[in-house]
Amino acid sequence: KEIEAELRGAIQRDELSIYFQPIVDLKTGRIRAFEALVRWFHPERGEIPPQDFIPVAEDTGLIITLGNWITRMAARTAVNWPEDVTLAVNLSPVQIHAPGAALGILAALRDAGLPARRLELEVTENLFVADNAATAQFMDMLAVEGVRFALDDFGTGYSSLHYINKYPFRTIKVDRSFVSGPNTGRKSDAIIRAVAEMGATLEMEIVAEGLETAEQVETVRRAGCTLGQGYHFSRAVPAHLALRLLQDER
Ligand code: G
Ligand code: G
Ligand code: MN
Ligand code: NA
Repeated sequence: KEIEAELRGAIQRDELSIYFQPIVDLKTGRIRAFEALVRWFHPERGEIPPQDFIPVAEDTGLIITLGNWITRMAARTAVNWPEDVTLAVNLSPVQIHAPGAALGILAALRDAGLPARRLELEVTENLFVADNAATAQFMDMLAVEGVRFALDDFGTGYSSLHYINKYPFRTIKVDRSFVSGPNTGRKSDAIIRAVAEMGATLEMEIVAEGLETAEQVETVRRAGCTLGQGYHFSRAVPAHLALRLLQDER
């Protein structure tokens, strides 16, 4: 409850900022997108992780305002990037349900002057509980405008393939548990290869998440993933450093 009260004022008090983590083309090594990740720097409590306040924002409905704010602020940064660099923004399932949510996102884009085709919304399959008409309507409305969708944390939820079959996803983000940690090896490699092969057939982008070593990068590249993300390339950085990463490679 404390977090809720403080979160309400956090935007006004300028305590929230958006960080950006690069998503890299595994063939060319160039940055193809940045994922926007919200950060809360509390003056007394220090940094409060999104896992602690996003659920609160979802429970209270604050996520609608917060989500539109995040999209708007991130889009204002993204207009300074080269035309072909995509902005990826995480979407809460609560946002999908809210009436007018699609319009809120389009308004944020318009306000920032970012073309809809440069936005990709990431939806976590774990939380993709809203498998109904409203979800289809939400996605179609934005897809018509050119917004793309990524299925986030792929492989950790259920009905993943159902969602890919039913909804207009352009990108699959393979969860980092397949890339590093205790459950990786021959089996996880084979799963990544199979997902990458499916992605190629469906003309989808396959992002390998959580790449922390050069060896992991090489493994997923050989498995056929088109894009990679993780600490090996960069952590999420503030807007001015994201811009510098782009300038450094041009
Ligand atoms: O930011 P971090 O790298 O710690 O992310 C932790 C979790 O919080 C992830 O699941 C991420 O998707 C989520 N998250 C981070 N930023 C946002 C955001 O802007 N909106 C939503 N809905 N979730 C976010
Ligand atoms: O759920 P989502 O994929 O949106 O969450 C992104 C989260 O993953 C953020 O908390 C981000 O900081 C984290 N992350 C990004 N790259 C890496 C990585 O290479 N290793 C680990 N352990 N976490 C990462
Ligand atoms: Mn994500
Ligand atoms: Na993820």
